[in-house]
Amino acid sequence: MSIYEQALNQTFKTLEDVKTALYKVYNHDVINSISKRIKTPESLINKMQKKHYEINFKNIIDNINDVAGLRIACPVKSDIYTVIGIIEQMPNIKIIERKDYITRPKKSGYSGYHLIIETPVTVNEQNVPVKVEIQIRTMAMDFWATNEHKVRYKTNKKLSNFDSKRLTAYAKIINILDDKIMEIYNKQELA
Ligand code: 0O2
Repeated sequence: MSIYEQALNQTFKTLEDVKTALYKVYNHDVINSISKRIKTPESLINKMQKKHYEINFKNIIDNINDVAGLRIACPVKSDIYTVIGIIEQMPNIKIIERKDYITRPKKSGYSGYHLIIETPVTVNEQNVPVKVEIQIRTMAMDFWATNEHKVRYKTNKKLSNFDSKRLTAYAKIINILDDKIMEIYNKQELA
């Protein structure tokens, strides 16, 4: 786990520097916030069981891509692509997988761009590539996802079909709002 923590902390620091640099260039925030987390043992075991893997370290390293996770929230949809463009150029970051839930939102309505990256961590004077998941979404998408996750998973009560459908509908509304806000930004040449 300390290897994942090292990978997470160094990538977090790099992205914080990107946030500061972007502010200097654009004179407004392109990244609103960055958060980081290591998956809890409980959540890790749940995921392993869901995917029918025997629980051991090798299977975790080989098959679970989001033990270390970072989340970036941007004010505007187009900011997401500015951030991806920068991550693509970073010398210590190798993108190994992408999931574009912005072009194609999930059935739940979830929208965001996921990158699985590898970054080198020094262990016993050797560089070991470690996987980190970076989720990039708008502040509005982040608001939806945080609350949807809370109402769906943070209680023992199953979400009703009615409320599940409502949440999907609200995600669609948020998607429309994101596009409208971007339109205004474009008009003002801020995006
Ligand atoms: P947590 O607690 O956020 O870590 P893979 O990870 O590629 O093996 P998976 O899990 O299907 O397979 O990957 P995917 O689809 O990229 O989703 C991973 C993460 O995206 C989830 O992690 C959530 O953080 C987020 N996510 C995906 N779909 C939804 C959704 O419908 N609602 C919300 N709120 N978040 C979503 P975890 O491990 O599920 O949870």
